[in-house]
Amino acid sequence: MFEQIERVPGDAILGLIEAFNKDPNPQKVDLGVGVYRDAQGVTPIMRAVKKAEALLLKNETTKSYIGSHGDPRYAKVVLPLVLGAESPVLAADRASATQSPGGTGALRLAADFVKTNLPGKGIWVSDPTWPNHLGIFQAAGIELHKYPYVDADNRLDFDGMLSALKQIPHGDVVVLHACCHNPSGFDLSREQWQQVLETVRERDLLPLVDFAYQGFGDGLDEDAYGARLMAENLDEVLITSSCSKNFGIYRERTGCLIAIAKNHEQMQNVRSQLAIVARENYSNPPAHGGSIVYEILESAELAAVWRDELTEMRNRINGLRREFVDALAPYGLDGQFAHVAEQRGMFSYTGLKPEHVDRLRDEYGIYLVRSGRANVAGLASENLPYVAKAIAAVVK
Ligand code: PLP
Ligand code: TYF
Repeated sequence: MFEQIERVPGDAILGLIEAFNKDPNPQKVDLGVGVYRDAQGVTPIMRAVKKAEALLLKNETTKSYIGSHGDPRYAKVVLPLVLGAESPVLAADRASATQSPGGTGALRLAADFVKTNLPGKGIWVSDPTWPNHLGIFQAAGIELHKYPYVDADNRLDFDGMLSALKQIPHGDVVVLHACCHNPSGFDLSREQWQQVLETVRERDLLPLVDFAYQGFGDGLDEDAYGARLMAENLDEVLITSSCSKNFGIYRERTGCLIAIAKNHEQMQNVRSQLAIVARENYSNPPAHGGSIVYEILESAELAAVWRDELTEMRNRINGLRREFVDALAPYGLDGQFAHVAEQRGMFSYTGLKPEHVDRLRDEYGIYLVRSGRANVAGLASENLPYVAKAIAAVVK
């Protein structure tokens, strides 16, 4: 039977890891896959995480199942992290968190929930978006549509976005990146979020806010502005939260789907459906990452260590954005790349074209996604002059 099965290409972003590792160039620079790197190019285990794991090793008493919604202690700490400790939504007890294998698992829960419980609803994603959005929603059998997000001049196309949102059929689902838009790095201003909220309300849309980079843009609360605006002003909102990046626990697969309903009763109904979706996909989520997050956030001391480390990561990335533009100044390219300092999060749509990306890889061992997306965290003071020189050579 298997003789008829065709081979398909692998994930283009993850494929860059292998290509980079194979490259013998001693000066090679990895600006591909979206994992944080420190100044030494390492994706470290955070100190707070190591301490939490030591506590877990000592105190953990069972490896039994944690249930389809995951560990209630994780839900208890992640809800205020995402929605804010003083959230009126939490006070009204109309938000539920279902722990999932990463933010990706939460997206799939949301997709299956929509497919089964809101039949016939289409889903709208930004163009461009994280490629897995397309795969996940299509795999769930939902009709997928795109709204404009970045224009031909590589700038946020907010007018295009808003006028597209105003045309979406009533009741459809709209995916919004909470912050640190992947792949572009272009985020909405507070005024723009307000306009999106009004449109979502007018069209009676269901926002699915994908929140994979909380703390990587401007701060834990600052980055939550859009998600909280939706949560506090609408009856129904879905939020997919990931702890992969902000706790650096990528491989522990830690995230959740937050479902907000009009009232506690309806939230419990939705929650009961989400338990089925989780059960039919993987039964129970993995526990370890959620336990780490709980140990950290529940301890004032560990939480303070974690916040400092996250601040350090965010400041490093935002500092590199400015250093990158400065490094291009001697080539007269600081104007052309000025937007890189304004973008937020791990990623930047640099504006480099696929042919530039190919030359950077082949001639300089510098790896980016072909769309021109760079992982800014892969830059370092040591490689910036080399990267700037290479970019100047390929764009001229
Ligand atoms: N959503 C976006 C936009 C992402 O970039 C990621 C990152 O990988 C995720 C969701 C999910 O991440 P994970 O499943 O690793 O938590
Ligand atoms: O966009 C990125 O680079 C990250 C990591 O299939 C990632 O979100 C990339 C591809 C993938 C899973 C995670």
